[in-house]
Amino acid sequence: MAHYPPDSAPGQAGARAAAREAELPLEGHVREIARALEYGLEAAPSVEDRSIPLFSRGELPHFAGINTFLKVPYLEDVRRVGEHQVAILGVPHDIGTTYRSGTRFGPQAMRRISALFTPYSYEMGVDLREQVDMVDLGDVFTIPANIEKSFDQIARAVSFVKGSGALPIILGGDHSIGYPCLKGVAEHIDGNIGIIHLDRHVDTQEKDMDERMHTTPWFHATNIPNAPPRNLVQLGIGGWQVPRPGVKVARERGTTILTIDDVLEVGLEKAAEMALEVAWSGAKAVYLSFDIDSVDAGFVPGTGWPEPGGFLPREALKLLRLVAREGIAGMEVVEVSPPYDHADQTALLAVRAIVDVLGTLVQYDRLPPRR
Ligand SMILES: [Mn+2]
Repeated sequence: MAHYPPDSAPGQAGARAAAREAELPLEGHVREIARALEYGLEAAPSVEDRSIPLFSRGELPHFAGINTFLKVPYLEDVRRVGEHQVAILGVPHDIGTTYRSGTRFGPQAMRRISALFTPYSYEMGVDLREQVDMVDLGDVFTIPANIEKSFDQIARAVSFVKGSGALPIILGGDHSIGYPCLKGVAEHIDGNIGIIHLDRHVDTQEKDMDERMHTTPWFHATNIPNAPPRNLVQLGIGGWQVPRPGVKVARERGTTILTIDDVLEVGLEKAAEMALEVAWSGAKAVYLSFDIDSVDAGFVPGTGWPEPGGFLPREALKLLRLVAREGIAGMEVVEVSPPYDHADQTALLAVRAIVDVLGTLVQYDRLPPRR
């Protein structure tokens, strides 16, 4: 597999990216066209490009087809997930919300707008169709009237995927899923697991209105014996929506919090370095949790607790790419609430976060081996 650490020379990235494209394989694309022609039949005689089938199968047109994430194959038989490197799974769960709900539609919205993306990134010099064997498992069967039964379903599902050897990429869902998702991953780590968490909110209180809501995942996650709070680092915290009970817990447990101002003051590179140091200290793996509301509310209207003053989209994306360099044991993107979204822009950023992290894992050779 091609391995391209990004170059740091200023002003040269554009030229280098163009050169790298020539080195990328095209076999996956060729296979996709052959399959499309076989299953989707030959086009009408007037269509000059004979790689176009009669029925849309595969990437084109971007507005057509049955959407999985990035139009990767849908794996109906979950038992076979271990034959693949990366598994996308949706967690349509929003009964942990304490203000706006709607994140149960998050996975659908992310899959829908993911059809807009090509598998290729110019700057990264990565083509996910060529370089990653990825499937979409569809969604976990959550129990819409019972948060604890939903947690059991989510933890078991994520554990099954992680135990298979595939890398779980989780489309949330509100942030209460952070606890069961981490639990499912941590079971398969032979040692401690750290958590890198981008958010405006600490989410570390024990309960909220008598239940384990989306304000509570890291209290419960850091009670898991191999997920100690000293390996929890939270980036972008701040504003007027951080519930005080969670701050008390963070202080007592000694978690690491960098506010937006902290991150901007030291710079993204240094902030990422600090986060990696904390999360990986004595740990064997790191879990990545991206709450879309860590980004300024102006860019992500479709979320449960919009908060002004967060990251710019390009800052959040760069931070995610920087912290993913050392590899991840799993990733969740949470709090995308499509009923409040405009023109899919929140879901669009959520998808971009995932493909940027996947591209980074390709660049730094951090994916599970191909089966
Ligand atoms: Mn949040």
